[in-house]
Amino acid sequence: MSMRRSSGPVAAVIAFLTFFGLLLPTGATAATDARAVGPLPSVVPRPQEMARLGPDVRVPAEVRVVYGDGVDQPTRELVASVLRRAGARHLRGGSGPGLTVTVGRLADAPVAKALRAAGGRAPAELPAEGYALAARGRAVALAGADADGTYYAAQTLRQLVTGSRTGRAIASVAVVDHPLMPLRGVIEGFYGSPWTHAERMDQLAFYGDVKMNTYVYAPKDDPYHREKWREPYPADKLAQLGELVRQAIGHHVRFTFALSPGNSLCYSDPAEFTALQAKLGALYDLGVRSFSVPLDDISYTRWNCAADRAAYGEPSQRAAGEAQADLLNRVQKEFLDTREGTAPLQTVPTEYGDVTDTAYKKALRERLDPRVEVMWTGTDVVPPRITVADATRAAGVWGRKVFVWDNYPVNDYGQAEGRLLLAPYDARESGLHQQLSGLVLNPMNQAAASKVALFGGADFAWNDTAYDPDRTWRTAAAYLAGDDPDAATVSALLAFFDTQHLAPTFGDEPWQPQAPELAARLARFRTDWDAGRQRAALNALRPSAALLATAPATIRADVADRGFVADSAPWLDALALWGRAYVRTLDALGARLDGDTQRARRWFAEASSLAARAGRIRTIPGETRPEGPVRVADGVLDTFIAAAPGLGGRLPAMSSAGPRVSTGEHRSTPYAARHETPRRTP
Ligand code: LTM
Repeated sequence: MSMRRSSGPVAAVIAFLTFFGLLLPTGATAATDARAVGPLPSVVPRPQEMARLGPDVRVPAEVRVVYGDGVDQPTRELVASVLRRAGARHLRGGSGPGLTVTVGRLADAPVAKALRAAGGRAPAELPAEGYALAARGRAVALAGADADGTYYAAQTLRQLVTGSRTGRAIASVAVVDHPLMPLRGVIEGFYGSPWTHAERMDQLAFYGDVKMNTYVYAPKDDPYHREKWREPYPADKLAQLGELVRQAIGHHVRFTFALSPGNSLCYSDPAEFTALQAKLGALYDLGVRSFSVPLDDISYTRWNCAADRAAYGEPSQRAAGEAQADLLNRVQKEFLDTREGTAPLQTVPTEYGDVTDTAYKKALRERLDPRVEVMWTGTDVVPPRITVADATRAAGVWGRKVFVWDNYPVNDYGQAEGRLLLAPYDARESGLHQQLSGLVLNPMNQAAASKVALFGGADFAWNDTAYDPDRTWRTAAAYLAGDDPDAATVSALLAFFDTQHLAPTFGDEPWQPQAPELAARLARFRTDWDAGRQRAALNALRPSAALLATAPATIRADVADRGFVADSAPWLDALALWGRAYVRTLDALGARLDGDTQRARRWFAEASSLAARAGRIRTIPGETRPEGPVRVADGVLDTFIAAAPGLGGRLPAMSSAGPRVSTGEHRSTPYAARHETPRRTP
């Protein structure tokens, strides 16, 4: 994008932020006089309706805040912190001159009146979790359909604060918004080192920020979740779970506790059901109101006890479906239905990654209580895409709308070895909300680094029909960078994300390519080089090499999300070396063009030794599963650096070979066969 129309520093900043997708260009959602006052901030998730009303609202030192009935403490605290960040120093109640912020339920007449007075539209009704917001002149109003909606209005207000530390305001807009999917969130459902307590606390706050309402606690390697499912949590672990539940409530997130008994459960033993109820009951007593019994990655063609053979017959898929349905129905009826305030039971069946009708699915479809919510991973464990037609078929075979357990950005399988998955959330078809009841993403062992993809999942689940992966990806970078992000920090992050863009499947073909931005630059370089524009080709590549070489230091120094920096440490170490190798390669090519062959040889050798050092850096032991050498723009940058010394004539095509995707245990194991034997963890 050209910045030639810029006429001063403000215009330049706006042009820059627009380039990075951090401000909405005037257009579909930014109507009326947007051009006169600049583009709107990029709100994620993208609201259903958002239009500019006028010039930004200046926030004076003293602001009046009027709360309607039933506004909860987290919402009040959020509104207060947003206003303080926007420049308010004293927040008072009551009426008077100056800026007044009204917060409450849309059904509350004074709140609806304040909304209209601020230029907003007050719809007769809003779906659950919806809200309307307006900011104009001296009035700001936030009106929720319910407590969640009011909180989400405040989360939108947080993103409407414009300007820098020296002068802030609130973008003058009218918003009417609600989620398209009722269930949006994350399932901590991966193998390997579970998230720490601090990581979970941070995640729950993040989910509130991006309007995700669900966290499913299902870490495969928490022994009390799976192998030792009958045993009560020790007191310290239980206390931590209690703190998570409170943190979830404080951020309008539903904490769902999952218990996975399927590896050892005897379905027909009454003592087993008593143990299961006792375990779930302890969590209910902590305040948990949502439960899941996942049945993935277990054998369903053998019984764990003779009593099951007597009750259900010889092991078979049909018999497994019947036994599982009976168990789940009992949890729904005897545990959940007898307790106040519980949500319907959730499960993931043993066959979760296809839409083929089988005796197992038929048994569950016909026998399972229709209230039980069923998760499904798509047409594979890690599907390359999810379409509306897939989801329609899934609803057919399960006899209900399913919600997606999306195995992205999880990296616990062989093909993901040495990778952070930092590509945008993508390849899920617009319109899926019509066929799904929701979407939860299974993240990486690296909690904070997972936020890049989770940002996209949150945006998609809220408003899949207007989802733009690229816009959300860029906004995620700005979010990680922190308040008032520096443009250089955001570009360093985006350059780093590009080097971790490959998203593998369980097969050989990744569903997202590696380093597409860098690959495109190197392809242009090759075209120019081959056409004899060698000096120009080199010069055009230099900024990209400099960016990659300096990105790790910039990220380490400036990114506010320190968890992201910690998670990325080995990849940043490797990128620093790869970046230097890239710079040295260009230096060497330049020296050769200058006729200095000795220096060129020395610099090619230096590049090669830097690349070798980079290639020896490994994932953090015990943190990542599977462990291995970290990969950085593999198949793109390494290929370029290795081929450059031979670049007298032509470089080999860099994208044709592509990165080598490490083979893992899942690679050649067919889906059904994986479930005949207990799953080996990667
Ligand atoms: O996907 C499901 C339902 N189960 C497991 C997950 O726990 C695991 O994280 C992913 C990715 O390896 N694959 C599974 O099969």
